[in-house]
Amino acid sequence: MSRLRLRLRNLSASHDVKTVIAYAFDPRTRVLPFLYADLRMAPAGVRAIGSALADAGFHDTRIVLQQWNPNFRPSQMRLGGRIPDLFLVSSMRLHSAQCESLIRDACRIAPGERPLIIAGGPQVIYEPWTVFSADTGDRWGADVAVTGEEYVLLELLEVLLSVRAKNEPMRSAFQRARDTGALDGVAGLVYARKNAQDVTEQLVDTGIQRLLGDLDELPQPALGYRLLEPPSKLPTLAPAAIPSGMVRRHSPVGSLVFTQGCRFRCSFCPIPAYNQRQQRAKSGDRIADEIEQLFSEFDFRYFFGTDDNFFADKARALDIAGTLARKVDAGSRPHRKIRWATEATIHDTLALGEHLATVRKAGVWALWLGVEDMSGALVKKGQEADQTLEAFALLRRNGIYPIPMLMHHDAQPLVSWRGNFGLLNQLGMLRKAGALYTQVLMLTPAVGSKSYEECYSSGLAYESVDGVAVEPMMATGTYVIASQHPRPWLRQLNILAAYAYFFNPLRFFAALVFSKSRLPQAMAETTAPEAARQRPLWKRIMRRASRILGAHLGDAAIQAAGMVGLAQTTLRTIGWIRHLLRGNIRRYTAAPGSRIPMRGVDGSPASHALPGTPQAVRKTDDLNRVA
Ligand code: B12
Repeated sequence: MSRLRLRLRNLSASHDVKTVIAYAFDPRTRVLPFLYADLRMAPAGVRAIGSALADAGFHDTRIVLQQWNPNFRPSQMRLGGRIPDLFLVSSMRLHSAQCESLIRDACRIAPGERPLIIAGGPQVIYEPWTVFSADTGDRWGADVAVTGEEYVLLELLEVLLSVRAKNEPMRSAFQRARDTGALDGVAGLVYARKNAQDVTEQLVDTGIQRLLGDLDELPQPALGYRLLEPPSKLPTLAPAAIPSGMVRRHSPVGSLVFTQGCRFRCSFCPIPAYNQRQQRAKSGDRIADEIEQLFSEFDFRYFFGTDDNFFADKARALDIAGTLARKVDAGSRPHRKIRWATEATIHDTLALGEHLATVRKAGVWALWLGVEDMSGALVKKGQEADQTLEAFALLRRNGIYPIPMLMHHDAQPLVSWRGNFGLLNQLGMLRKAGALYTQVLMLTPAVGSKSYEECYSSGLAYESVDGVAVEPMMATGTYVIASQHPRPWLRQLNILAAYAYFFNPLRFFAALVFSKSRLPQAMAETTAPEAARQRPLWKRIMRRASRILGAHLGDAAIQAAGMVGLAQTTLRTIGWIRHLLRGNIRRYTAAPGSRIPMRGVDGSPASHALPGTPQAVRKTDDLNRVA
């Protein structure tokens, strides 16, 4: 990766390439429990791609977040007075309607001026065919889908710049590289082969991406945070990106990659397969350095680690926590001031029990915990009731807020009269144990997971209900879109009931008196002792009082926010309850794959194709070309 970055920097010096990266966001997905984080945290994926481009010498790059720029139209974008050379789109599957409309709009630009359209991100990594039109009468589509990370994109750009003539449009360089087979050695691409009438006949898949093993080789995140488009209602781009001093105002939380991968193999989760069963991490020194840069330049105080399970590799987690904690002891201002949250499993939290004080000192303030179902009926990964409660107590004792993530499924009742099987029983226990916030999601098929295809072939997944098609934007985990339950509307009500049980006026008032957010460390001073002593006494008293008050009121504030979120979620999902009540459920019989035939570069089955995808045949002109 380091060598590739260097080679590209040399190459890009003689090319003037302007790039726009758009993050697709469908506002209909705004439901609990992701309200706030969905708008107020600039996503790490596009920021990382922006960092990689800037690092490679493509400084004229802008990152447009559709959640901040809902009317942005690629057909009207101009950078430095002209249409950019590259238009990149990043999307999660649930934002695919917006992803499609961004690509369609970019395709409205006259072919001679059209930028090269590259799609990537979680939607494309698993289902690359979704960014190509399967309808011969309706032509739109990306030029190429990247089914991987920064490394794949940079490899692609290296090939393109190597064949590009001076000032040649990037799209024409791409077409030549594609037609001469120059892209076939870049693992992690899917591109279209078209006929003379410009209709896509087949998709060529160059294989599974090569994963970057050492995350320290990634470019610095600060580069990407300098490229964010200021929020606006306009379809066009602003003359300049958000100034560094204003970034935190729009994105109070900075998302950072610390580690990737998980050692558990839950059948409903795509993480192990995505990471090719590897666990990857940055070193403690590298993370300390990133935090220092982001604090100094953007004044970020809160971070979210995009980890799948931060504690999965004990040695690496301790390297990171230990390094950051030592910085705190040494009086480093950035490291004393910052707070961060991330995800972990109960089992690994308990395994790290004796080190949680160091983890807290490193700045960890809250942990999202994969509790799923404490009865163990859904999955067993050491998260049964006793272990969960023990982990909660340990975390709170060490000043870390535990936040449970639960999964509701067909076999789970809302309430059980005995034991801890019921959803509300579990929520009650978790709240008592000190949960300030919670996440309750309905079990939904996750593409890339072991159980994905079976969810469709077994008829669990709905295609339509009451004549209304199940759209990708409903895959938030808040809609019942896969169930064998005879009364699925009850499942949908259960989700709302769970949130109403957790966030309600009674708890709000109780939280004002018996606050669960009042942990000793929540009130601790973040300024180094010597600097704090220099302050006048009245300032020290005021500061202490505001810290105590803030820590005390946190619980009630979260209750209030939860109630507002619940109202919004109810309004969004109530129509779906009506459809579920009416019934007439049509179920899938197979997972929806590509309708366009796919193949590998040598004519073998495409690596990303789902079973049932038509197999494309490698044509003689392709064979001649390679010869
Ligand atoms: C943090 C996170 C969130 C945050 C996002 C906040 C934010 N604004 O950033 C919150 C908590 C809000 C969230 C919510 C949800 N999330 Co989420 N989330 C994650 C998580 C843990 C990390 C994402 C991240 O930042 N990763 C780090 C970056 C660097 O990686 P990345 O985004 O994948 O980007 C890399 C590549 O994809 C690629 N890439 C990305 N974009 C592009 C573009 C181009 C052009 C190219 C070439 C490459 C490229 O390069 C990037 C750099 O390596 C991932 C799991 C994971 N470990 O990735 C799930 C994940 C993204 N979430 C997922 C889902 C499903 C959801 C929810 C629907 C909840 C649910 N049911 O699980 C909601 C949706 C909310 C909404 N309305 O958008 C899925 C998406 C699946 C899919 N196929 O689309 C993931 C992948 C988890 C999973 N494996 O199932 N999530």
